[in-house]
This record gives sequence, structure tokens and C-alpha cells, in this order.
Amino acid sequence: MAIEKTFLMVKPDGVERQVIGDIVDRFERRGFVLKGAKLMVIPTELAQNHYAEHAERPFFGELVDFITSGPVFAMVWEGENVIKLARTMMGATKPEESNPGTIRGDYATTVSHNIIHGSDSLASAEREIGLFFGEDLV
Ligand code: 3AN
Repeated sequence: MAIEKTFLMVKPDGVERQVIGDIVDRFERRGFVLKGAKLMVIPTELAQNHYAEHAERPFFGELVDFITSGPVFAMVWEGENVIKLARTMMGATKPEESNPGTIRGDYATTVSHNIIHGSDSLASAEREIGLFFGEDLV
């Protein structure tokens, strides 16, 4: 299995609830390496671009409004199989399917305010790292 990079982001609800430290700690304990991080308010255009695959979904406006509503903590993590393992550590999108012990299973009760975003494939990891951190970090 190759060493990969993924893009993870603590959403505005996670920043407000002060769980950045816990989330960083979970990935460090698992053995992943933090390659880049920044606290930022996402400009609307970047949010629309980031979520472009959901542009036709009825909740797209709500999604963009929420992700731009306050600071997020954007990160790039590196390690073996990190794209898939980070998704497992995050837990499922739907709250009734996110197990206790996962980030969402420990902190989230709604599908929209679910604490963390993580890339779901190599292609989206490369796209999202490029969007937020530039091509040098991809
Ligand atoms: P994930 O982030 O787990 O890959 P996706 O790709 O299905 O989930 O959805 C993208 C984002 O859209 C999710 N992070 C979630 O917060 C939000 N979302 C998904 N479904 C809904 C919904 N029915 N209403 C509002 N927001 C939603």
C-alpha cells in the first residue's frame, strides 16, 4: 500500500466546539503525519468549488452557507492508506450510522453539522489539497 496524502477539515461546528485538539490527537496517535494546516474562513467561491460535485443537490446552498459560516481548520495528513483510514476514523455521514468511537459518532447528531470533512478518493484528495494548499503540497 502506497503512502498517500488526504485533505481533512474540521468544519465550523467542530472549531466552535473546540475539538481541533482531539481530532489532531486521534490522527497523530494513529501514526499519520501532519503536512500542512491552517485556520481560515473559506471564501464563498472556494466553498462552491470544493463542493462542486453537490451543486445539483437540494442542500447545496445550505452546505455552502454552513461551511463559510465561521473558521474551519484545514489539514493535509500523510500516511499509509490514509484516505480510507481517515474516512473510517471520521465515521459515516448519517448520524444513525456513525459508530461511537468515530469522530462523528462521538460528536455529531445531524447530517449537515457533522464536525469533519475528509476526501473520499485519491482524485478528490489531490483536487482538495490543490484547492486549499496549492499544487506544491499535492
Ligand atoms: P461525506 O462528507 O461523508 O463524504 P457526502 O459527500 O455525502 O458526505 O456529503 C457532503 C457533505 O454534505 C457532508 N459532509 C454533509 O455534511 C452534507 N450533507 C450530506 N447530506 C446532506 C443533507 N441531506 N442535508 C444537508 N447536508 C448534507
